Amino acid sequence: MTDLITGDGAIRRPSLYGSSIENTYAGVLSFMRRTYTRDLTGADVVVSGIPLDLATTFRSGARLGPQAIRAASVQLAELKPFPWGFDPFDDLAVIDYGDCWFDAHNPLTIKPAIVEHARTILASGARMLTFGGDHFVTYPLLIAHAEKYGKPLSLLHFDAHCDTWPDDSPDSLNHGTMFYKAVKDGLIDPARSAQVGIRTWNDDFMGMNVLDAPWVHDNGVDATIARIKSVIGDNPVYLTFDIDCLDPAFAPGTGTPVPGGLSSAQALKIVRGLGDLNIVGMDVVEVAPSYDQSEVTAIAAAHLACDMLCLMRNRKVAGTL
Ligand SMILES: [Mn+2]
Repeated sequence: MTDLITGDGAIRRPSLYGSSIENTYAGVLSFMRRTYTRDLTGADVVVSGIPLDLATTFRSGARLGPQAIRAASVQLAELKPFPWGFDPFDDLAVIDYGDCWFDAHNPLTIKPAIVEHARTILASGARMLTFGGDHFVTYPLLIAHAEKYGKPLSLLHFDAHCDTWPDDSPDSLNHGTMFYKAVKDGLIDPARSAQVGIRTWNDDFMGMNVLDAPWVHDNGVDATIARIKSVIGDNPVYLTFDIDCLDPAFAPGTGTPVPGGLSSAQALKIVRGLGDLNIVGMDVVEVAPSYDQSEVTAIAAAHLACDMLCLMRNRKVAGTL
C-alpha cells in the first residue's frame, strides 16, 4: 500500500489508502493528510468541519476549530499511531471533505444546511467524523444520523456540560440545549445514553446515565468504560466529544471551560477502550484556538479523533464497520 509521494499527499496521493511522506511543518493541510476531496466514492469515513460558533453562550471562536485540528494533526500523519502500532489508512479509506458551507448571516438556514451536508455524506454509506464548531452542530448531525441508522440512537457524550437544559424554541441556536431537543425529538434514547465528565448542574438530566467528572475520578477509567458498555450495549451509538470534557489545564482553548475535568490520558484511554461499540457517527467540537496555549487543545482534539479512526479501522478489518 505504500507509495512514494513526497509532500502534499492531500492533493497528490493517487489512492485513498496508504500514506505519503511529508515535512510535518509544510504543505497542504487536511486531517492527517488524507485526500482532500468532495468525491465520496470508496470512502469509509468522511472527515469534515462545521465552522459554526453562533450558538455559544459565552466565548465564541470555535468557527476556527476545524482548521486548528487539521493543523494539529500533522505529527499524527508521520508515524503509526500510538498505542495501536498500525497505519489505519492501510485498511481504512478516509477523506477530508472540507468544511460545510452555510450562510452565517441567515441563521434560520444554518441548521438545514448542516442536515443536508450530513445527508449527502451519509447517503454514500460512509461514516462521518466531524469537527466543530460549537456543540450545536451535533443536533443537525443527529437528525441526519437518526434518519440513516434509525431512532432512537444511543448518545455517548463527553462534556463538562449536559447540554440538556430546557429549550422549547424550535429555531434557537443554542449549544447548551440541543440534547434536550434530541431527547424530545426521539432522536436519542436517554436510558441507553451516557454522559461522561459532566460537572455543571441541571435540575433535570432527562434520564441520561451521567458519569460525572467526580465519578470518573473516584472510580477510574476501566470502570467508566465498563459502565459505558453496559449502558449502550450493541445499540447504534453517536459519539460526541466536547473538548471541554478535558480539564482546562489540558484544553484551555475552548469557549466554556470548567475546572475539575478529565485529563488527556484519562480521555484517550476511555476512547481507546470503545472498540466493542457500534459507533455510527463521531464528532469533536468546541475547539476555540484563540484561547489555546501552544496548540495543546487542538493537538488533544486531533489525537482523540485519530483514535476514533483507529476504532473504525479495527471494525473494518473485523468486518463489523
Ligand atoms: Mn461543553
